[in-house]
Amino acid sequence: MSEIKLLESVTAFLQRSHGHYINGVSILGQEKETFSIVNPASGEMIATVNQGGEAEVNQAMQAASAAFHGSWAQISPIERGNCLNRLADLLQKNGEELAQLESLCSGKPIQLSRMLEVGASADYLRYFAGWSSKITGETLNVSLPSLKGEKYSAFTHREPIGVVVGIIPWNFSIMIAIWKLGAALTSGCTIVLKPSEYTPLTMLRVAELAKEAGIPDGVINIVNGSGARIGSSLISHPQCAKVTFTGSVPTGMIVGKSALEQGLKRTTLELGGKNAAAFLPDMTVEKIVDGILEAGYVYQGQICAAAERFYIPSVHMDDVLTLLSERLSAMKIGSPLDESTEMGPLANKAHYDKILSLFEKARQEGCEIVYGGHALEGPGFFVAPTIVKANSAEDTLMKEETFGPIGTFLSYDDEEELIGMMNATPFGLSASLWTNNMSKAMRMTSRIEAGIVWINMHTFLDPALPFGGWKSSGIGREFGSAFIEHYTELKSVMVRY
Ligand code: TXE
Repeated sequence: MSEIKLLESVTAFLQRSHGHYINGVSILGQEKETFSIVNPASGEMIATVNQGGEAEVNQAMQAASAAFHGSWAQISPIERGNCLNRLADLLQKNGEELAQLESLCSGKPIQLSRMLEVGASADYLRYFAGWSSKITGETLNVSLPSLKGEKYSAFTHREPIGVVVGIIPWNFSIMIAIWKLGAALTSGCTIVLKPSEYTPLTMLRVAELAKEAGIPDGVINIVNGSGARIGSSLISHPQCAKVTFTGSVPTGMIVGKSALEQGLKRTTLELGGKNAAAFLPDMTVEKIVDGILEAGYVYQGQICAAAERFYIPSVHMDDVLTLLSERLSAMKIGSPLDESTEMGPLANKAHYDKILSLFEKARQEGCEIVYGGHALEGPGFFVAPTIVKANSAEDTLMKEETFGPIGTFLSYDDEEELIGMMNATPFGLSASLWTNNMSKAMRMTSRIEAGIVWINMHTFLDPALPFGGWKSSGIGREFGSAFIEHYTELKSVMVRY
């Protein structure tokens, strides 16, 4: 095992005292209580962060509100885009520092941190930057008759919604925060972010880079602390106009309910699911296994759009599970700071405990654990990548999101029944179909209930494509042009002349 050398800037950053970022300044806040950041690869504490309280929530919301009505409102749309482009440049310039910090806090293999948390985040920022000058309304024909020869004209404006509260999970602590921040800022909104209590460090550094990029103070603010306390105080704050949340379904429901109850605040909820990947019989066993690895095991399965239910033609099932077991056993599991690592630890102890209890549940329900199904020896929160052969669609692992490196497999014979099985879930974030028969794939795609359907690929998100869930997997869309309606209010203007 050979780990990369940590940059001096990373070590120095970890040794700093951490709290919040409000109105252009890093502050510790008034609370004495701290919480620990644990490296999931070692189980050791690497930093502490001050809990936020009402004072920090108030300061952040006031700063965001003042910037919304002041400095940010006075900046032209083109300059808003320029700010985001300069932030993208700085993310890339400081990319190695951010990637190392991210891998230390979340257990993400360093190559993935470089590619997604840094590279993709910069790409998303540049995509959003381009929209700043293209958010427009429409000119409308008025339908009323003219009674005395008067004339009418009408048009619509899209106006920024106000202060956005962004609540961020631990799986992509920079990239998902950038999705929210990019959408908010390009639309003319300002933002207060609440990172996950497991991964609160990297956005504190990104906020400093945002200042260097010329983004005015108060436009981006960060308050750290517990979800139940800080998250709900931000949502109920009178200056909060909209909440954008990514995370688990149960928390998303609490957030959505509270945003509605606190004055019909607008919400975007990007939640989890139980995504399906279905392979048609024309695929070879090798191609099926390549597809399963892409769909279900990247970043330990801790991706909301990853597949967890796999439908395999019964004629291929045994061969697929044999080859998949071989490929998983050859997978290099180890330190996230080793460039050759393919699989790191689970991101935190609570999640590790949850995955171990799901292994137990599968055993209790009589599912066959074909490969894995146990913790790995040594420090840190490592588990074996796991293959579970389900007995039926009623097994817990066919129904509940694990968010871990667990593929659950069910065989099928009837392609007509396949779509019904894929749709038999309260969720609908993503799905994939794998076949060489494109005509069949296109016909089946229109019957799948999911926000994104991939054919012969899985988990690839693109800033140009709207992303969000059907059914219990969410409300609203990120990216594409679809984000605009969620970050602006529509105003109709009617003129008589
Ligand atoms: O997520 P939560 P957690 C799944 C995964 C994991 C489980 C729990 O299975 O094991 O969820 O993880 C904030 N009001 N996913 O607890 O609760 C919280 O502080 C306002 C799937 O980390 O969804 C954090 O910033 N905010 C998922 C954010 O919500 C609240 C990604 C997400 O926390 C809050 C992550 C409240 N009452 C975990 N309670 C996906 N599908 O993308 C918590 N928060």
